[in-house]
Amino acid sequence: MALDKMKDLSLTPAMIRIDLGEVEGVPMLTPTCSIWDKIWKFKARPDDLLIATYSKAGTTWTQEIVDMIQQNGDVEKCRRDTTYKRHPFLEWFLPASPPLSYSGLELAEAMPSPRTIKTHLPVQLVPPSFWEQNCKIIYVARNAKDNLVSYYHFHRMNKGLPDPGTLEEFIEKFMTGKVLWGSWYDHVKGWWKAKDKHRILYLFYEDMKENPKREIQKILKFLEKDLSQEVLNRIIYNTSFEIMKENPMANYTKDFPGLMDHSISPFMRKGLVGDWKNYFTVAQNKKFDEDYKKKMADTSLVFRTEL
Ligand code: PPS
Repeated sequence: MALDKMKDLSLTPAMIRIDLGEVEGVPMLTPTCSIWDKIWKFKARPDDLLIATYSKAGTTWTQEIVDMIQQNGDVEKCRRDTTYKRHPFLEWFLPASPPLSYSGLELAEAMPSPRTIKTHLPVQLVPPSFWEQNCKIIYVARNAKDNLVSYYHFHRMNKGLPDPGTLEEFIEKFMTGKVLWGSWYDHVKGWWKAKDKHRILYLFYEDMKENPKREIQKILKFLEKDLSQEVLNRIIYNTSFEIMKENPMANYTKDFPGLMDHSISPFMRKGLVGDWKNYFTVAQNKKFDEDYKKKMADTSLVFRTEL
């Protein structure tokens, strides 16, 4: 991008393809690393709801469902702001001038209760106050291959993230956990273990695609909410991929101008289970499966890679 264009959008070269640092061995963007002490000391409140995911596992979808439930199916209320302002993204920190600047931490601190907060942190890096306050947490997991393909395209379109390289290179980085927010394998396994000890609803993207009604009902129960069939149907409709893709308050077209280039790959890309088959070669798939077996041998967690 030309420098004068960057100036217009308050973009600086330092914001493009930001480097990864590390927090406790987990790769994080350097601005996040720079405020890690503050993130770790974040004061959760007992009525906070945390939506935790590995990036590209269906976070935005779940956020929209949760917001629609909390707003009793009022579509207009859910359009009060964009997703990442309605729900503070805890560790996301963009030290810039408006409209690009963002501090999930400050947004959360200023927000009245009850708050719904988003995070991609692996379980061991969740600020201790969430456990101390016994907060409810919804975790959503997506099968590794679709998660990887979605993450790859997201790195291509979001210039704030490291350059993904070729898909072949990105697969290698994903398998070795050398990507933002670290190892997918450790993430899904770590949260899976944690659900036995804490108030965690563990959901799967594939289940949500297969039967959104059933999965939304699980969320309703977890949030101790009761809504009419009519409202439930409205939520199912308005949180479908097709409707969310056209919703500027959910599709990120209003956010991060200049950083996210939806013409390279839209944030709401395909929303499918099994799209990985269009990208993995036979050799890549074989290698990935062999490695996957080893990394997932110590868990009861099972994923579906097609429906
Ligand atoms: S982020 O940036 O980490 O918060 O991304 P996240 O929201 O977790 O994941 C984005 C992927 O979720 C898909 N998506 C949906 N799928 C089905 N239904 C609905 N309503 C929906 N909303 C978002 C989105 O398209 C991304 O997946 P891919 O495979 O890239 O299309």
